[in-house]
Amino acid sequence: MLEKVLIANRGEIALRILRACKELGIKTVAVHSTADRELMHLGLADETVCIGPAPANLSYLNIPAIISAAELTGATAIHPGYGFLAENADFAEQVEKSGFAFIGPKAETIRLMGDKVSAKDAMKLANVPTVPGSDGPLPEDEEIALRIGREVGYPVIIKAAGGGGGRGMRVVHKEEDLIEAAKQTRAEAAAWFSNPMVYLEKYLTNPRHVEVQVISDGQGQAIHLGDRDCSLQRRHQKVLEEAPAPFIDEQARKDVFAACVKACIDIGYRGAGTFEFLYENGRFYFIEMNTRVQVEHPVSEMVTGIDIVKEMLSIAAGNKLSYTQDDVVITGHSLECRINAEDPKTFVPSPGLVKHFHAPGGNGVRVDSHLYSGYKVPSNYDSLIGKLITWGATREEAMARMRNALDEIVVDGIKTNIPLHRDLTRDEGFCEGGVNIHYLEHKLAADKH
Ligand code: MV4
Repeated sequence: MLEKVLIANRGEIALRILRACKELGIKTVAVHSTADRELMHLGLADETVCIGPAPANLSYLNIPAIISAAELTGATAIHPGYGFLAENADFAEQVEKSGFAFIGPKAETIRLMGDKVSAKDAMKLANVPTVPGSDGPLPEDEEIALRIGREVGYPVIIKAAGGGGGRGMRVVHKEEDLIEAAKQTRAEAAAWFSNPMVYLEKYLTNPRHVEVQVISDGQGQAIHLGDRDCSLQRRHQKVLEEAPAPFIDEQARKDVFAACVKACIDIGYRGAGTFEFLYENGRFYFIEMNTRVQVEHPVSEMVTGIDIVKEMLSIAAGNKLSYTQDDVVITGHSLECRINAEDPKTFVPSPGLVKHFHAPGGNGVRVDSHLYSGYKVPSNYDSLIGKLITWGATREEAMARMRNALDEIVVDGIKTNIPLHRDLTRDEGFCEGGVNIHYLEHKLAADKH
């Protein structure tokens, strides 16, 4: 097993990774900024290193500072968590060149998936179903671009190859608007991602966001841990996730799982990963692959009993997968509410002192949070302060337990989105299940009137 892991992250995920390391008898190094001296996991780590001031570019995104901290403490591996440097191929490369294990895929895999055009190409080759479109970059030649648009059929969406997660995309409803939209998206892409390449896809009007969790050892073995539905989102920020995704066609699901596993083996994928799909009219369409542990990984853990972070650590140590596909049985249902320090109506961040925190409990209730009474939420980072996760034998049981947990939880001193979750878990449409990616924003707009 790994000897000593440096956790290159903060907040709840740093605590999550630390707990997995401790379970496995791995020593831990927690790095932090000057704004994060009071983070809960620092007190539980074997060693701590301050890597810079509050702004993330000077600390959690500071590659030399993190690698220096690993050298100074004799760490043997680095876990990037999510966000920050987790999908930065240059970081992964420098970590490995410096002699540390990067707990994630090879740098070249991160690079392949970071370019959404090459990611889609790789998936098509592996027979993963993709959204119909330009099959590669959208050419600058206007005649050819217009022909592709006509063949695909309107509406279409133009996306930046260097984008992802909703940044740098434009929907085009009619042919007259295509050329101008392509120009604008190219200009944005050049400015934001230093890469003007764009591609075109058929725009799906009412899809759900369904993703598939995989783990692969990079030595020829890969498994899937089922799917998650992440359709409840606002401005490309997920709000509430669940596993499994409700009302999915069983044959389409079987086929997509097999395709994801085969793709992992084909590309020699190493570590935990997520295939993101749009799901519409009983079909899956690949859009992106995430090469990191995701915020919502606990719902997959709850329905499979597999500890995804422990498996990531084991794979990085060079071990083969500890499970075969036959070991993976989806049991029951799990929900996750993301708890944010923000105004529940305006969504404006609400950092500050948590005067009192009371965690909920009971059968099937899990709290992944670094909060404690007296903790001050800094204003420098994203507003996620915890995740409330429930499991139940049925979706209804998981939902009832979530309503209870949301009734019990107390976060005093700052504003949180807990009231929004109390409302959502009683929303008729959501309780029925299978809502699409526009549902939450439509509901929020309707509630305003
Ligand atoms: C799409 C789409 C419809 N059709 N692609 C947004 C985030 C990025 N990962 C991809 N996104 C979308 N791509 C096609 N061809 C609609 C979205 C989209 C979306 C996707 C998942 C979850 C929420 C979303 C909200 C708005 C748009």
